[in-house]
Amino acid sequence: MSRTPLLVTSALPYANGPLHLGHLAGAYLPADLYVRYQRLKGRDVVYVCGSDEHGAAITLRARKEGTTPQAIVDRYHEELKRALEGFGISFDAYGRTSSDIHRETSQDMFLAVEKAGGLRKKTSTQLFDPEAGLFLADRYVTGTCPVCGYEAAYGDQCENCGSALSPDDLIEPRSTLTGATPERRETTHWYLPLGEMQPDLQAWIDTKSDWKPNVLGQVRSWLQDGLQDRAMTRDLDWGVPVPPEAEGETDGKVLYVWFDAPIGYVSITREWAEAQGDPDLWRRYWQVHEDEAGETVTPELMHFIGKDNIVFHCLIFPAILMAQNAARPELPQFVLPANVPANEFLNLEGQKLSTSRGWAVWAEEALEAFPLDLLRYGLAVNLPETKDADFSWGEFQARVNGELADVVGNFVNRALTFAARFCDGEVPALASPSEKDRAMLDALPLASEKVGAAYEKVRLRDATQEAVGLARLGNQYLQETEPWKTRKTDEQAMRNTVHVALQVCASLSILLDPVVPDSMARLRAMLNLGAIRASGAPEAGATPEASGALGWEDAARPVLEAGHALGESDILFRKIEDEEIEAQRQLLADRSASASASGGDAPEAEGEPYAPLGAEIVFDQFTPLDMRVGKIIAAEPHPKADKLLRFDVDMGFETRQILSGVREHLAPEAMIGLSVVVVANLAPRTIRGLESQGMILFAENRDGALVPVSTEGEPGAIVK
Ligand code: B3M
Ligand code: ZN
Repeated sequence: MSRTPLLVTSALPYANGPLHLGHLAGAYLPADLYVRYQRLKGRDVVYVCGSDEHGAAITLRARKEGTTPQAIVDRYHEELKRALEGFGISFDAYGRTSSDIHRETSQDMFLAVEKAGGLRKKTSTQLFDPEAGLFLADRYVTGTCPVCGYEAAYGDQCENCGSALSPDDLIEPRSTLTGATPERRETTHWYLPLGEMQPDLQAWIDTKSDWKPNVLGQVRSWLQDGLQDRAMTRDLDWGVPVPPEAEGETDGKVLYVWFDAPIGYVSITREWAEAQGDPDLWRRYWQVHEDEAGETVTPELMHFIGKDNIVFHCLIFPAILMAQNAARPELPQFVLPANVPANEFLNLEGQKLSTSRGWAVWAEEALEAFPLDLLRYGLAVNLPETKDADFSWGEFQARVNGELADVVGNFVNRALTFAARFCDGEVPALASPSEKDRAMLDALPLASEKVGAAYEKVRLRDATQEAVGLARLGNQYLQETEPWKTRKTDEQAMRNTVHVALQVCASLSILLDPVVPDSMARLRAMLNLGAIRASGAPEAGATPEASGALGWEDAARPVLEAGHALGESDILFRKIEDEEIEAQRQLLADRSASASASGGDAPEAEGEPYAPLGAEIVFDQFTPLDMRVGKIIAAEPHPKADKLLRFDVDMGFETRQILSGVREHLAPEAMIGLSVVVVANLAPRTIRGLESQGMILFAENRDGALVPVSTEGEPGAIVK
């Protein structure tokens, strides 16, 4: 078992809004599953995270809500913390980047690199908003992405294609604050010389052939394009101040949020170490050091993130750490990430998650509707590990009911019920086991090996599926050994079956613990089993085995002694009713419709230009249009065309089928029941096998969102 210290991090969420299922599936649940597994293995692991409280994400939010950045981060820090805890994300420490220790740590690292000449000071012209009187960096400026053509790319990054950008790269830049076209003015900043550092970064990345292909692919393409030096400071009044000891004008300048935020991983580990009463303990997880026996220890660092953060974790933060090491060669050296298992995105009911379009499931809301473990399972089997994944309430219900309840719950229930009713609530002794009994027991080491191997490779969907697979085998085993029959014909055979099935239950209670920890704790109580290993970072020198708690290796063997008294049994997983799923769908539809009706909560649209007016027409050019009110009675995706929705529209005098190219913009469910304006005398047209009998009118907002033109008129009413 590896005793190399392991530090696991999840991306620090911006304290500017609530957490949704997409966030959880991206960077939090996967890390938590992995860490819980490592703790069971007895690994010396510390898991840190915290709120990212700097950067334009925060100041723009404050501006939109008419309040201060401090008020925003105070509110959302608490909210995020609560939601993550509610989801059972088992951090050893959850900090925030507005803390003193964080300011000190990041200023200290900045200054060390600056003093050692690891940063270059450059004066350049930068975009300046004349109306707001501010330099525009990062999210303060939007424009068209030069790489993919996405029109709402930020000055630091395109969220569509993930490219790292500078404001200067944007085509047709606009100020996010005022919509003004920026001017150029001179300002001086400290740059990380990524151009010079490229060979070192390249050589380091070349050693990472085991990283996920989606991660390596992105990193290699950046390297191929050639890295640009990147400013590590900003002209802003919100952030970690550039330390006044730095050489030059530091007034009004703060550290770039992507300089300080990843250092948050370090400062939060320091905070954790202080809380342990051993302020230097953080070094054990961050720096190459010698252990008690004088052996060199290189701790392992793992960052769990979403794909939009790859460049920062795989190139920029490693470059910062390299610069740090070069600046202080006499001090212990920081390790670079051993792995960055970034996830792709989670879509919702076939569409991109979007806060502004109301297309999201909030973590806290979901927790009110369903038991935690059902949600964790629903996400774990559907993590966007290799490609974007889709979360749908229907699939959630099917998975929970068909796998958790019918396979795992049912198996456990059968085993425990038999033990209670026919074996005096004890583990019966195994005597002259049959071949089937032995084969079932032999499956324990095989299953724990398979599940463990998947965890080691950070294939968490597979790990979850493999664990459920053991319960599947358990059900088959009960089906084949038929204890309900042998009870009357061969009592010892029945007792053997119950013995073996209970051992499988015990093994499952460990193998599935990372995914559904509450339920597995309940299962262990039903089996009257003791605690499991639940914390990493054991006392120096103590072996995990010494604690006596159950660990991963116990899943591979029968742990229950004959005669062991069992606890009270109970239903492990409840089923999800159709009405509950309907209610969630309705909630989503309502929210998306109301977001559409209010034009969305799209702050970025504030400054977008209005499209110029079309050429003038005369009245006679308008009258040929016969526009009517129609009520949408059915809506669904066109079976053969990705971009189209198919509607049935009640026109009063008849029902029409109409196709619209709005699938990327609107949820079909949200449209049902809406009365809209239809161009009713448009010649019919067949698209991919379906006839469209008219045209529904939509309004296009400045940010490109399409919303229906809804009306209170009755079906068939003339619009004029
Ligand atoms: N706050 C970005 C994000 O939430 C950022 C992550 C920081 S990790 C150091 O996408
Ligand atoms: Zn792009």
